[in-house]
Amino acid sequence: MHAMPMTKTQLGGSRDSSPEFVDVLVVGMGFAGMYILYCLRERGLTARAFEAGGDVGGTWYWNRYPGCRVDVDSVQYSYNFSEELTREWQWTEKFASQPELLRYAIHVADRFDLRRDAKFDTRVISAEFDEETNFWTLRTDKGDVASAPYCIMAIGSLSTPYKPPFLGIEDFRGEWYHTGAWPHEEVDFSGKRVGIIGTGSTGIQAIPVVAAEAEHLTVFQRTPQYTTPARNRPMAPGEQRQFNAHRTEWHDEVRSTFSAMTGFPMPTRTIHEDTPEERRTYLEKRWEEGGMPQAMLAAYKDVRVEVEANTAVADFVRDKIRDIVKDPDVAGRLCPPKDLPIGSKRPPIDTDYYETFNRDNVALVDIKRAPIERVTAGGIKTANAEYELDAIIFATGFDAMTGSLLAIDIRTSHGASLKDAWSDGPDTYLGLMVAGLPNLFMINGPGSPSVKANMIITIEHHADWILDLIDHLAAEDFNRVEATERAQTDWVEHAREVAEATLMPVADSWYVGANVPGKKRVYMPYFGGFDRYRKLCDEIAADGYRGFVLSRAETTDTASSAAAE
Ligand code: NA7
Repeated sequence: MHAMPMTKTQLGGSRDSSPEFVDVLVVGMGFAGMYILYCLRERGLTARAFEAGGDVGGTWYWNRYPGCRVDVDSVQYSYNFSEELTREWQWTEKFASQPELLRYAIHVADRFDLRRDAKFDTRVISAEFDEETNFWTLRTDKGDVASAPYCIMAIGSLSTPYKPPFLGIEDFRGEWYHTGAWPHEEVDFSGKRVGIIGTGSTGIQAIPVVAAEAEHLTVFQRTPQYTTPARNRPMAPGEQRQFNAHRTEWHDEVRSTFSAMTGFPMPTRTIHEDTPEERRTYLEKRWEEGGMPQAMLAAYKDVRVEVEANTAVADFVRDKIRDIVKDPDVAGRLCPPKDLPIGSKRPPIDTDYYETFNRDNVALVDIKRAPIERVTAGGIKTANAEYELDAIIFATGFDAMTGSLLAIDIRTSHGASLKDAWSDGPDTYLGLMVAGLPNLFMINGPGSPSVKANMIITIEHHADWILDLIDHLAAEDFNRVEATERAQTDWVEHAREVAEATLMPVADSWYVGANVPGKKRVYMPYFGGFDRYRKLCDEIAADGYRGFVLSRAETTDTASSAAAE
């Protein structure tokens, strides 16, 4: 705990030209921003958070599309910082739906009075670090100006929706929606002919639900995906209480796992140690159990790294598709190609996805073979047909991991900018900081396990690590921290080597930025495992924050006293 705030907060401020001064600026009020605000308050530090959405919740605020739900067990996708919160919140399903997740976020915000330090419906447009005063200043689209020595970007990995620029969308007579910016009002598809573009995790969640409501659903598929059954179910009586009784032990255990999740047996053998018959039996068991995406990929140690092992599991899923889908032609089109390793695109889990293609009111259109040419007044025109539609759903994903950071003009008074720093890919040190941008932190930034792990656990880890560093700076009478170029280069190289030793970078996925034309191809998450990453972060801190330069910028006092005036 700091004895006193590091600067004096000028209350009010903001929606005019006079800046508000706080200890820490926070961008985003999703699960990360909320946790950071809670921790800052516990430490006696002042904060100002800005959030583009109208309320807390982040991903769960924006993604209101039909069928949206988490694919980590709800009990594991819960905060760990408050025993009372853990005790009083009851999940109703193994994999909570979006409305329930948003209720949870709202409950947390209410319970800990977190909105007090946040402004909503307010988008940060620029962040500038003044090298003379050692202060970051945020400016928003509503005219707010807020300054602090430290700034934490908690803006989510998948928060800038990507909509392909199809010709003619302005001519379309019906309604169109992007899943990542879904309306707050209920959307009723009954009696409508709906088209959905995209069969990633989102499309796979939405398609069965929309198909059950719409008069007709046309699915425009570019790349077929491997998906496995979620086997979602209501929580059993007492199940959560039992889980929580061992939550402390679980929390230690989960932080020593690759994906920051427990609940499926970790692989102990390679696929080559089993006969084809044994493999089949074992994979069948895993398929029947279903559950988190990692469950199937972690069937054997070599699935993510070796072509033969990966192909065996991929073939198993292709066989399942042919078993489930009655029309062999449709089944064939739903089968991912042989050169697409299972798990190299983000692995989805589903409820009745393949089964949905047995419905009379669902059609599958292969837009790899006959691409979409344009949207017309009446629907979608591909290279070989025209489809009449009343509504179009874009389930076309996000400008992932970098899009939301680069949308903010982040720069220093000495001319460094994030845009320049990332012109050749999103280089970071540990996914936490970027060399040349002092005192600016990212939660789940590129180069950290982030999207390859349970995000609640990675959020808590990053926030705790950053706030410990800020504590350490204060204790040592420092006020400035910066990643060195050398440490950053070494980290980027290490992360690249780790990813390239696996089959993960093979696919054209959002992990490598391939979904956004012109984006530099880099495998963005760190795939060395959360357990290994966390240990490394601990070692680096224990070693005096190796790879970071900690210093005192003498000019800060001037800024502090200016702030206090
Ligand atoms: P994804 O996983 O990026 O999926 C987007 C889908 O949209 C995918 O099927 C794409 O096909 C398709 N797409 C994207 N652009 C186009 C164009 N121009 N034409 C046709 N089809 C296109 O996004 P999601 O929202 O499903 O999931 C994002 C993450 O959110 C998810 O992984 C979870 O972590 C949560 P493609 O495969 O590129 O051929």
